[in-house]
Amino acid sequence: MERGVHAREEIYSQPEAWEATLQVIEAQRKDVDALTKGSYDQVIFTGCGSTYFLAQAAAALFQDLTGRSARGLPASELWLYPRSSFSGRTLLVAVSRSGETSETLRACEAFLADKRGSLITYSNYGNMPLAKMGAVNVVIDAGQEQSVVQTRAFSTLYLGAVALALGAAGRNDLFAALHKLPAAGRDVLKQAAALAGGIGADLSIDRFYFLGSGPRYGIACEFSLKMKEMSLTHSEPFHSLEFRHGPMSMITGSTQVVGLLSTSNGKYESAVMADMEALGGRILTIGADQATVRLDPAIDEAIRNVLYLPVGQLIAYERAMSKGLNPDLPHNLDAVVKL
Ligand code: F1P
Repeated sequence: MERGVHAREEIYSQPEAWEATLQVIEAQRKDVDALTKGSYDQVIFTGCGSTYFLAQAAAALFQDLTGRSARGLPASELWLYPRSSFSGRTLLVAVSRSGETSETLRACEAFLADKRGSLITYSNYGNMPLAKMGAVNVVIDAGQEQSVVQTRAFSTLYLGAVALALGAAGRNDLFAALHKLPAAGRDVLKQAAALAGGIGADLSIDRFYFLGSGPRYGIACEFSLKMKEMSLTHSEPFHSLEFRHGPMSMITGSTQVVGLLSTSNGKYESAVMADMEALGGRILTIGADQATVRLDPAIDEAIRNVLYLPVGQLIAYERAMSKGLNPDLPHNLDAVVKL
């Protein structure tokens, strides 16, 4: 099989997968809403690797939209450190592409055995154990993947988590607007394809920093993981303004900084990017206002985050291809970690 065939197909097919995902979400909306409306002291989103970063992004968005306390934690922490993780009655949202990652299963088993609250699961394979554990189990077949590295799985599962947050916040207006995302995603893929090839082929770049804040920090973490997994490149994520507090010492002419700009705080986040450019770094911005990759400004900021994803995925993919690596089969990595 030719290198990268699966990852490429999975990245480019995301808009169609999102359409199919929205149907699943609508079909299970009532059950999901009923569960999230229960009385909980906290909401925890969990997963491992990519799905842990998804959990971070989803928790920040959930708290932003609902005003209810939410955290994103790795499943291994819930399992091994329950006292530092849980506080009171909890709604646990467990996310896993495979539905069979050991740490996620063990965290959910312990959560249920200790009667800490209600469990809802999001996964891509309905025949796997996780999809049978929750009071509600949302299975998004359209996110299934051949590649070891998550791309389409991540964005479909993330959309599921966004819909959960919108339902819990009673935002019917934004729920309806989710249907604008596939078309906007196609547009982002076109823009990203044009520039990811150039950045990916430029092997004089020796490090990548991804800056994102609030609900975008988890997305920045996922970008950084894509660079590592697919292209074996040094990369780190930061909250946007944190980058000035030390990490910027690392800026050189061979540094690529990618900024995930918001609309609400774009002024401050763009200023960080301008500072890094002045220090000699190369910069790329993604956002709805004055950015290199332009996201549809008509799409509300709360549901726009999924649109950033194809850009980071494609840069990692192109860099892997330029380095002669196979992004479908990363070094040292398996699709599922089983203990
Ligand atoms: C998550 C995971 C990640 C890893 C890689 C493959 O599994 O194992 O930890 O980074 O992307 O997937 P899952 O529980 O989401 O299937």
